[in-house]
Amino acid sequence: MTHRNITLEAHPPQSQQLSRGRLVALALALTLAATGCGGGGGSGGTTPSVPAPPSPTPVIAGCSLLYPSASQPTQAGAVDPLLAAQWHLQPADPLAGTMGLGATIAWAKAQGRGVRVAVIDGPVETLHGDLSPNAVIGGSFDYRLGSATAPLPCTSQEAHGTAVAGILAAARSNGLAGAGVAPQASVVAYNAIEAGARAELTLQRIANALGRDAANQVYNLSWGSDDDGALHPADATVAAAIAQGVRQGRGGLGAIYVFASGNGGCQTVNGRADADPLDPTRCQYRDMTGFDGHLNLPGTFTACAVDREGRLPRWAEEGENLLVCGLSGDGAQGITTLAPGNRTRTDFGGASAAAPMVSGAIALMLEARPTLSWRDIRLILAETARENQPDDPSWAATALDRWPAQWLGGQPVRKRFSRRFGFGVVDAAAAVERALTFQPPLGAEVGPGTAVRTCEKTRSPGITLSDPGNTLFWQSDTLRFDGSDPADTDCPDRIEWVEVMFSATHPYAADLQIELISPDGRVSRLADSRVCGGVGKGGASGGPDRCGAYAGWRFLANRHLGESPRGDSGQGNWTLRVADAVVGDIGTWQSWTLRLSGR
Ligand SMILES: [Ca+2]
Ligand SMILES: [Ca+2]
Ligand SMILES: [Ca+2]
Repeated sequence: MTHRNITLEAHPPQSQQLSRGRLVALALALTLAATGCGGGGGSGGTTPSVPAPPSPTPVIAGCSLLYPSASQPTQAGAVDPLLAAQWHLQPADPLAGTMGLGATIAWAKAQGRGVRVAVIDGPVETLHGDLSPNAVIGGSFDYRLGSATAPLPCTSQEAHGTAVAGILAAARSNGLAGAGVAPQASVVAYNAIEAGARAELTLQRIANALGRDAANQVYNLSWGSDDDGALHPADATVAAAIAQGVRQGRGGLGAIYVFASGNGGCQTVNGRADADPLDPTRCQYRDMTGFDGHLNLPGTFTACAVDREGRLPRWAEEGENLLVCGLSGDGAQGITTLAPGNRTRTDFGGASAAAPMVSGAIALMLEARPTLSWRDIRLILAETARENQPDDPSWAATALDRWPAQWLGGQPVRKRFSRRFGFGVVDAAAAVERALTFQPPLGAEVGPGTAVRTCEKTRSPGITLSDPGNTLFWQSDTLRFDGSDPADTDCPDRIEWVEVMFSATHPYAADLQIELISPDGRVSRLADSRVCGGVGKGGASGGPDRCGAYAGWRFLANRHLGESPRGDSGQGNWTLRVADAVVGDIGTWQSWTLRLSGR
């Protein structure tokens, strides 16, 4: 059993060594100050957005931050002074080569009104002058105090949640700070993640927050398991809460769960990110999003991140469970958002910044079309996302061009997928536009309670996975979904997501590379070989379970959206191939299950 830590996915992700059994949930400002990354640092990266309030009162004994009892004065209709610095809200500019969400265009149609989003994070300053207009009175919960009150930061270092909530739903046109992607969405905050808390307590609080209020429509989850390349299973109670919300949330249309992808793309052997972040020789192991069990739950939307030029940040993780990207900062091109103490900042980053952009875009879509199911929202996001870095070799064709064309006025969508960028960067304006006109295909509507069509098969090949070195020695096994089996009648006509449950005994699971090949030849690279666990492979602290175990491990793949289980040929051969890429330590591929889900 690997340890289960929960980490806020800010950039840089952590400034201290990972250790077993200890929660790593660090405040962003602290790590920025410690590494000198992102400019500014400490209090230098923040500026007051309004004068200091009169007669402040302490919220928690011993806390350094004080809060006013009265709300801040604002000017209705006044320009937000930091809006111009919020490049992520602007439309993409192909000529300049810059990316953007196009939120400023989308606002003409929707601003998130009537949509309630929940931020499960560290403390959130819901009393901030630019958040309080959207904060639901009595809707939040403070786990530190155990009361239904605003979960306020205690120090200026507890900055992560306020930054995330500000990106999502800071108020617009009030003459304060900037604006959120969904500037009229209603916000509640749950500070389930507390630095230093036991992982078990954190997960218990997260599960509690997920089930707290059926009025929540969108959940933003800018945190994840340790980004150390090891397998981290989803917490069972968290997974159950999400599964229930997907089934029963929003009157059966499904609540929306947006996760940050992860910051483990280029980690160093000892987990330290402060040596020289730009030195590639420091990049000793690469975490992938497929190794974080929460991101493999059907029903989660995993948000990747790209920088202003659409490039992959050094810390970004790859994976087949990515859906669409938000934007994030890297040093000088950071994200401008809110900071505790009624301040603002210009240096937020990491995958934590990208997720609330996706959540905000979904809030805009839900105002435009409240009856969209969670599955239709996925489709629309995938279809309308903007391709970044089109020359990147990771882009490959999908089947989405054939499927939506049936009901989108005959306009084919030449949609590609990338294990780095999912279907591309969210285009809020295009997504809102499509939400307004979306027509599901006849006979494949998804309404309240519509069942997912699912079929699955299992094989137990019992193959020994040798590691001869020099070249990869692939071992393959195939499952057939050609319609000849009675079980095939439950298969969807069009796939929305694919799950692979993989079991192997192996003393060092990270040696394995795993790929799924669809009948149409599309390849999902589920796992790369890597170093894992925060120490080198030869490290003394490793045990046989250092990388976690492939015991029915679930991978989720979004690449196959729109494909038919039988494929174009009708033969329906789905092949899983596995190679042990590292000499030393071998194991046995015991079994695998393929589950195809869609409509
Ligand atoms: Ca504002
Ligand atoms: Ca990760
Ligand atoms: Ca090996």
